[in-house]
Formats: sequence, C-alpha cells, structure tokens
Amino acid sequence: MGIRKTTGWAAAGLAAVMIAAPLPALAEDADAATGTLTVTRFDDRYADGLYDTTKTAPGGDVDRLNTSHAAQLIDVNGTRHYLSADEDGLYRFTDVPVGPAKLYLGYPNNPPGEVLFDATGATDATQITRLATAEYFGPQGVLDITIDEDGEERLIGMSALRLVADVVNADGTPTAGLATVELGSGDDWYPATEYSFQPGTYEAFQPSGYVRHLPGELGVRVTPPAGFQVAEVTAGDVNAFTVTERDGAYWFSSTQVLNYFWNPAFTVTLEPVPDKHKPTATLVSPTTAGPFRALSVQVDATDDTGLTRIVANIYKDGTLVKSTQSAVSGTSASHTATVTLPDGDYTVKYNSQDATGKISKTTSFAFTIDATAPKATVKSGEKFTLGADGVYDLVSFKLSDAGKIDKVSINGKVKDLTNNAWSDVNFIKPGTFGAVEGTNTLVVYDVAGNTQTTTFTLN
Ligand SMILES: [Ca+2]
Ligand SMILES: [Ca+2]
Ligand SMILES: [Ca+2]
Ligand SMILES: [Ca+2]
Repeated sequence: MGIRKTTGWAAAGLAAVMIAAPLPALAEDADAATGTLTVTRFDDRYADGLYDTTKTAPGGDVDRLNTSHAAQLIDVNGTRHYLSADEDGLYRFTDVPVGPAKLYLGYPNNPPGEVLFDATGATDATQITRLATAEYFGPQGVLDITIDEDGEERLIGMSALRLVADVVNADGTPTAGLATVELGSGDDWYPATEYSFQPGTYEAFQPSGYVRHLPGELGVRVTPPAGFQVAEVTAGDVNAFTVTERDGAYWFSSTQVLNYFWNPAFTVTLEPVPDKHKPTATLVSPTTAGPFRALSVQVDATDDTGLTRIVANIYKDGTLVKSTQSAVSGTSASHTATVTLPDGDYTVKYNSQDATGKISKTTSFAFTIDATAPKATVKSGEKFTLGADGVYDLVSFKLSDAGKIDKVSINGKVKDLTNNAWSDVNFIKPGTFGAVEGTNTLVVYDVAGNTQTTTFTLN
C-alpha cells in the first residue's frame, strides 16, 4: 500500500516508525511509494470528443464504455502491468510505483483503423489530444503519465471518423488533379490525395491507411487552380450538415456525422473567377523606329482571368499589309513574329483579347523598313582615285543609302561615319583605314544593318 499523506493515523505511524526503525528501512519504505491509475475508456459514438451518455448521434448511437481490450502500463521500473476492465467498465492500476509511466491501449484493428485521444478534463473537443501510436504487443495508443501518490485518472476516447472532399465544377463534373486539397481535424492539416478510381474525390492517407480524424471541427481547404475560385462548400453523409467558413477553410462539427466510424464528405464546388478587367498589351519590340531590315515584333499581354489572343497588325498608309497573332492562354503571355516587308514607313497596331472577349487598348507604333543594301561607287578624278577596274594606287568611294549610311570597315577595321544618306571614304591607300597592299575588302553598312561588300587591290 502507498503512503497516504491524507490519513492522520498513517502520518502518526510514520512518525513512530521514524523513531523506532533504523534509517535504511525507512528509506526503503519511502522508495516504495505507490499510486493508482484509473482509466476510463470510451467509444465516442456521439462524436463530440467527450464522454456523455445523454447525447445521441444521428445514427442512434450513444457514447459507451469500451472494455474489449486489455490495458497495459509500463511503470518507472520497467515493470509491465496488464489488466482488464473491472465490472464497472474502468481499468484500475494499483500499487504502481510513483514516477513516469507509459499507458498502452490497444486498437481493435491492426493496422489501426481508429484514433485514440485523451479527453481528460476536456469540456469541449478543442481540448482533446490525439494519442501517439506505438507497437507494444500490437499497435497501441500510448500516453505518458506521471504516477503520483494521489492517484491519477485518465479519460481516453476512441473514434474512427474518416473525411473526404469531393471537388466539382459548377456543372457537377469532378475537378481532378488538384495538388492542394487539405483535410483538417484537431490542430492538424492533412494533405489529401485523389482516389485513383474516383476522380475528384480526395482523402488523406497515412502509412497504415486512411487518416482517422479527431472528433470536433472537421475542415477542408482547397487552393483552386488559376482562374477558379470556390463557389460553394457543402458537407454531409445521409444528412446535410451545417458548414461554416473560417480562416479560408470550411468546417462542420463531427456531432452531425451519422456515426463515429462514418465517412462524411465535403463537396467543394469551383467556378471560374468572374472576369472584371480588360487585358493589357505592351510592345516589347521594336523600341525604336528603326530602320530595320525586317520587323521583329514582340507584344506581351496580361489579364486578370485568361488571355486568348495577342495581335500585332502592320499598316502602310492606313492599309493593313500584314496581320500577325498568337493564340494564347493563362494570365500572361507573349506574341512574337518576324516580318519581312518592302522598304518604307509602317505602323504596327497591337492589342490582346481575353477569354470573355474583352479587348485591350489598341496602340500604334511607327517604324521604317530598309532592306536595301547601301551603294559604294569609286570616285573619279585624280585627286580621289589613281587606277581603275579594281586596281588602284589610291582610291575613294562615294557611299549612298536611302536609309542612311552608318559605317564602313576595311579588312575588318571599322570607321564610323555620321549617319547620312550620302557619305564617303576618301584617299584609301596602304596604311590608311586598315588598307593594305594587295587585296582589300570594303564593307559598307547602312543603319538597318544591310551591307555591301567591295573588293579591290592596292598597289
Ligand atoms: Ca461523445
Ligand atoms: Ca479579363
Ligand atoms: Ca539601305
Ligand atoms: Ca554611324
């Protein structure tokens, strides 16, 4: 028997022993202090997390003591205590040495298809806590307890609630392949995965099978795919439940579930996000008026819900000469095209369209095409040129281009020129502008990047 601090005669007796007995015997007696543990184990058939036999679940069940399994306790000394429930349905461990101990309560199934929870002192389901699971002669719910001389009591509930979410489109078709459906209970969120055999139905799994949820508030949260939002969330089994929204999630109370091993379902209906805004269109290229050898056009677009098309049309003197466009999707997209055109002045007009037919502002940008190579002709007159037919002692070139001459290179050495329709490069002889005795290569560049190559020989 443990030493009872509360009984006066024991305290008096102890005092007498202290006088009469040698110290070692007293120490032994103190070390042998023991306590009791009383465990009430119940099936939470009215799924509120509490033991209350006055309430009836929708399926007709009432909370009931569970005496079907042995309870085990490993005490501070490692001694195993193993017992069945008493006639009144409670499990009573007595003469347990004080100190830390582990309580093991068996699951009915292996692997477990249930959850055990500590409801000791709880006044609502938010105060219950899930028991860890350990292997000890089969799968057990395990609870750490400190045994003291006053006696300990624990109230342990069991539930087998499952929870699924059916995610559907507004027309009722399943929404398959979502990555972010989570089911919640207790203080935990469990990532849910889609049934391979039932598209659009999601449940959370653990290594031993389905996650079994603590009674209380059961929740779902979904991150819809781009362009979609949650339209409605309902829940139920054979009955429809009351669902509330809180913190971006949807919840119902497990007290509405038919019975404590049922599998209630959320139905989450997604709908397209309403289209509120016109798309945008931004000209990324060209950024200058040119001239260009060809047009490289890039138009980027965005929309609040979804693009369908980006257009860049090319006009000359108000007449459409070339239409370019891309079919696109998503909330941002890009259209690119390279267009060859005859020399001249043009305008590109660009815009984008969204899935509901809204069209962005249409914007114009002017540019010039120059696809014609510049000209280089040998200047006459002894002052400029000595020689003929490609062989010279001294040579000068007149350069011309409607889109303006930019520069020349002689044997790769570049000489920049003021950009102009007319230009020249004079008095070329070995040693000037990179020229050498023998064969020389002159390349003339216009502003658009067209080139004209001339080969000549210097003596
Ligand atoms: Ca209950
Ligand atoms: Ca839009
Ligand atoms: Ca040109
Ligand atoms: Ca230049």
